[in-house]
Amino acid sequence: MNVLCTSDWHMGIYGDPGDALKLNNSQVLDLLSRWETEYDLILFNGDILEVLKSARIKFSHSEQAQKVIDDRLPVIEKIMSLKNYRWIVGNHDYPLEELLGLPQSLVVPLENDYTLVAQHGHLLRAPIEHYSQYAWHFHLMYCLSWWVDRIGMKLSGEQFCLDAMIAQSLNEWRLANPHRNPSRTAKDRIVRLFMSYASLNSDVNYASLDDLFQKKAQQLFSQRNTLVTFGHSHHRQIQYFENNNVYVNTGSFSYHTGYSTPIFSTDEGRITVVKNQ
Ligand SMILES: [Mn+2]
Repeated sequence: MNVLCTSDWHMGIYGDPGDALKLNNSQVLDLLSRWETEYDLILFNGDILEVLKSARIKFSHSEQAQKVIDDRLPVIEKIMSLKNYRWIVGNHDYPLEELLGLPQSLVVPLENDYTLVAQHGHLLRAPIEHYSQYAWHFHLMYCLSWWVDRIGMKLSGEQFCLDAMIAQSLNEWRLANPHRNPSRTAKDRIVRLFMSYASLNSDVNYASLDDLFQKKAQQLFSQRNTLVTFGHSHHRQIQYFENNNVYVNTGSFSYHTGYSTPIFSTDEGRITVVKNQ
């Protein structure tokens, strides 16, 4: 049995700066049709839709969610018609919990005695209030990044995506500083400033998210044969533990990573990463 795990599409209205996916509806439909024939289970682990970004500082997230749903309706209907899928809500699409009745976490029995344990990951980091009661500075940040994306798309093309660029530099920074030593370069200072900002109101510093998720995954392992998966960090991690326990963070699903997705095989107890473009 092969399980495809994906998260963090941040799919907004196609062509809008709030859309990080950069695929139109027919491209996504083609992808989903192919996945349906190739994989036995498809897990959509949160932040599939993006409803926090808007040109306006003050707006209603449910209204924005409805606009995105209207634009992406063929994709949403296709997902909900797949023969074997599970869909979890994240923090950038949380109105879907009510609008589409999506759960916050799942435990799914798989073949070969494996169990899939999945949640988006934001609630491991901060309580729900952090995500449902938005402070003005978060509104401002999402509005600002919408405008940066708008300008970026005009100057350097439709694929421009500030979030993807930030995720990429964070990943490079993590690789270069595995122990997070204080460093003196300007880039490190900017990254550290961003991390501190992203950690506002939260229980956990953004810089230590990978470690936190790995520890939480280990707590969720039952006796053996457990696949634990989170998203949210936009940083792919694949780790094997004893007793056939596996942790995978799905990472970004974006143009910049070739729309790659981790596939878990219950026959081999291993993950392979497949590029979709
Ligand atoms: Mn998230």
